[in-house]
Amino acid sequence: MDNQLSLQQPSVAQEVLQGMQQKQKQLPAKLFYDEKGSTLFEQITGLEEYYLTRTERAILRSNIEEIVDHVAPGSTLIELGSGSSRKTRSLLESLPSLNAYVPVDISEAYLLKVVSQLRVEYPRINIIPVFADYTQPFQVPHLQEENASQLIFFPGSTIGNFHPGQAQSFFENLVSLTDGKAQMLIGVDLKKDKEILEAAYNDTKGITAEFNKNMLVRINRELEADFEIDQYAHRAFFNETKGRIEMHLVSKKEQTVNIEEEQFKLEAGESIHTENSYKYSLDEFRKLVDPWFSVEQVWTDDQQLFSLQLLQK
Ligand code: AVI
Repeated sequence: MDNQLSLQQPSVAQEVLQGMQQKQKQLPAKLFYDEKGSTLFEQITGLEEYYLTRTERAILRSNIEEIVDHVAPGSTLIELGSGSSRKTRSLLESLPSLNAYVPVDISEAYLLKVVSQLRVEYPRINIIPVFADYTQPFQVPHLQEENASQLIFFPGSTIGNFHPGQAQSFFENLVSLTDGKAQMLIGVDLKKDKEILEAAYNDTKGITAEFNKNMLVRINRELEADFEIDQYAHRAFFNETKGRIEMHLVSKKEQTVNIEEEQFKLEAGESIHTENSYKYSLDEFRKLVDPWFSVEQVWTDDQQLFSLQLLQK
């Protein structure tokens, strides 16, 4: 997979075809999030085994006063992949003298809906939505006072879904996006026992399996493809060497799939790699961001499952 952010992006069909031509077949993880996939992901965040979301929320809740104390007053809050802005509410309620709130999301209709609700709830906050794919270079409206600071909020450990090289291009891009002082509050999932990690991606209700297979349903619908969904099995495991959870779809039999004009053969047991979710130790993450940000403060839970980290440009 491409390690660099590039301005000229291939189409979804090109990405799918290119991925299926690789020796280790792969499909782009961003295809998970159609309407059905987003609903399934929402369900995943509430699962017993998926500790990430509730742990991050609890860390935010129990440390909100200290977190807010570290943020420069009068900051502009920029949230990447804001979605329902659910976690942001505690920040919106606690941050003193916010200059503006800028939610950035790729789904325009959803963003507008959330923003109109937030404007009713927080009439005193200047809310400026930006429709953008934040993994690509994008612009934030210039709205700050001179010397004001920007606080980028990037929760959920979505950074784990980037290859380390992509994550570094992303941090580099954010540094050039922010002109003055900038801080970043980022959720990072931590390395831990393999059993806990693997359970989080192999839930007993089978929601993650459905989430994984839904990508094939989407490709069948949106491209000219004929994946036999039932003939693929969900597989998720922790790759210790690479420090990541890998999700795959494993072919249950020898079969052929047609996508657009092309045909791809799969052996029985051959897999299509659909997602990586990197897990970091605190030290590994500090080194990852080091050329662009310094780690100012880290908050974790009692079991050190998850971390919220405040980075300083
Ligand atoms: C969005 N992202 C942080 C999730 C993760 O844990 O990597 C996506 C996910 N994939 C399977 N379960 C959840």
